[in-house]
Amino acid sequence: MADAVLMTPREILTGFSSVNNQNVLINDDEYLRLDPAMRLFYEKVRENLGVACIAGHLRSCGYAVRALNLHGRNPSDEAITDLIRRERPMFVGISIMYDLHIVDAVRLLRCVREADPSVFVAIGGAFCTYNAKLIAERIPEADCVAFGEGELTVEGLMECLAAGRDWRGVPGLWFWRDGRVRSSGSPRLPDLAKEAWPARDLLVHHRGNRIPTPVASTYTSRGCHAKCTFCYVPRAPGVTAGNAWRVRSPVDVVDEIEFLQREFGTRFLWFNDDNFGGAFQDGYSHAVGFAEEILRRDLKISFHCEFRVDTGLVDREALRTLRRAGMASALLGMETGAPSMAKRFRKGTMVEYNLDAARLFKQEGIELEPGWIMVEPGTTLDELWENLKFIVAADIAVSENPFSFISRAIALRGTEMYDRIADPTPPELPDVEGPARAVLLEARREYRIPDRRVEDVWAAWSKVSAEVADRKEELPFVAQLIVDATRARRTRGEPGLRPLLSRLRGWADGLAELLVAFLNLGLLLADENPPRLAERLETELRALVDAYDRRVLGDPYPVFVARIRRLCGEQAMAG
Ligand code: B12
Ligand code: SF4
Repeated sequence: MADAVLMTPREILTGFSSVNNQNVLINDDEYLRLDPAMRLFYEKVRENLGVACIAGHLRSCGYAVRALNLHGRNPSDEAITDLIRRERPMFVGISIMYDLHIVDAVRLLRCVREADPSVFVAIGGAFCTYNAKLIAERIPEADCVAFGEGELTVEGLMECLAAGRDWRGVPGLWFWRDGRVRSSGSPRLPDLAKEAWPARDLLVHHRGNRIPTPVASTYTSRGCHAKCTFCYVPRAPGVTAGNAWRVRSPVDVVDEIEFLQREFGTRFLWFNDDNFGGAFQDGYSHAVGFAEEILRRDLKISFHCEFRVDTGLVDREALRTLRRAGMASALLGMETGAPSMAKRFRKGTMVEYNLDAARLFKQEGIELEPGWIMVEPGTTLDELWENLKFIVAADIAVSENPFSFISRAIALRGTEMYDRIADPTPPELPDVEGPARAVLLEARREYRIPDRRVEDVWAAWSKVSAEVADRKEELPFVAQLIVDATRARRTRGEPGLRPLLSRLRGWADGLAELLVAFLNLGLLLADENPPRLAERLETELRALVDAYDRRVLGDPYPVFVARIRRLCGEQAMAG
């Protein structure tokens, strides 16, 4: 039996554009049947660190907790109701990190209620931070919705529930009382210097199911001093000017890494800090201090983190120390190559810093993942040209997924960008119904860019580039088919299909070059503004991609893949 059950819902596409998600269509058993080479493809699934932090905190207070992450699992409604009936918890928490979790969160909530109408249910997570009131209004089946950092809120709730006291005074909640929703005010923030380590339920589950656990997530800091208009963090509840960026001690973080290596064989860490580099001297000392602690203990680890280009970390010495400590890649909040866009974002940095950062990363051999917003509510054609020029000048198109540069700012409720959209366009959400739909309709604002040519070029870019991105996702499967067929042929003494593999590799390697041509063509046409621009853009961009496929693969991509399927046999495909 557990005192608390915490759940991370499955991700379900809502109809909003979604490029950066973790949708995993197979379950753990199917995963285990995959060829090991293909498993890499699924290892992008990360723990839900928020839930892990709450589970760790509650356990340190003496409570028994079950934390369940439904990525890669597809339990039926009955399995969820059975779980609740078996565990008989006094508290159930459902986490919503972003929009993709909400549809399944509503299903889970209904299953929990079905199992036990009186169990206390709270919803929380990053998505709730500025949607808590809305969610409380639209999903009254939950007892409350928590906003902001949740450790002390949930601890307070557990204390009240255990003692049979009224919980409505616990800070950090929205709930119904006397016929309307009310709030108990901003949450209290945990002291990160004393906080328990995140619990590792997902890794324990994977280890138990013989799924390898080389990857884990943790954090070294929370918050950020900056005020970007598209971001949540500047208005985080409970945060004041004096505590905008809070840290864990480097020694504590490195102790945790040693533990993870001992228990789970961790080789790679995601640092989920908002801004790993903090600000100025404090940020420098914290990050470099952390790296030096890793080096002092001689740990072999690789990690990824995210920071601003104006942190002291964009400095040759700092980067060298971080790289030696294991920083394999970092997401830098560049956002744009157009100074006027950076100004509108209130980014507080300069495009020149972005250039310097790109150069330094290249020289130091660290993989750069640029945080990038190509289009936002005020973008002009000139600014798109500036973005393109920057991508070329900084030579940043060569990345894991070059077409991810084609991104549009999401105006999330709670951000300055959302507030500034005076005349939102109604979103289309054909596949979502009920309370999830009601929340999604208000959780972000869709907008139309004043210059129609920018809107047209965006529409064509995003449509055609989504097809390219889908093909890139499919690549490992096609490659695996070729490998399997080649091995089978070899046993029969027939020639292998390795040349096809080289063509596929060439296709992936050339995507950065294709991206630049793709952006150029779109902008030239938009500048020219011929009749029926939208249609022309789509047709010509498709023709460009088609010509690329023919040059590199010898055929249009769908024809190439169909040929491989034929050559390798449908049976291999099904396997
Ligand atoms: C890692 C990450 C991802 C990973 C997620 C993988 C994973 N499983 O971790 C990936 C890369 C997939 C991702 C994708 C996206 N992300 Co993201 N991501 C993050 C990031 C950097 C870290 C999350 C984290 O672990 N935080 C640390 C933990 C400790 O904090 P936490 O999760 O908020 O949890 C605390 C509270 O929320 C609360 N809590 C959490 N769960 C629960 C449950 C209960 C019951 C209660 C009571 C409380 C509670 O208590 C926790 C402890 O204090 C955050 C920024 C940040 N630093 O938080 C953005 C963030 C969550 N992402 C965000 C966004 C917008 C996205 C994308 C839409 C970006 C994009 N344009 O593609 C996509 C979403 C997919 C899509 N729709 O296409 C926003 C979410 C805002 C929102 N309103 O939805 C954030 C907050 C960034 C930001 N500053 O705007 N993201
Ligand atoms: S620097 Fe990053 S975390 Fe900080 S406010 Fe800007 S977008 Fe948010």
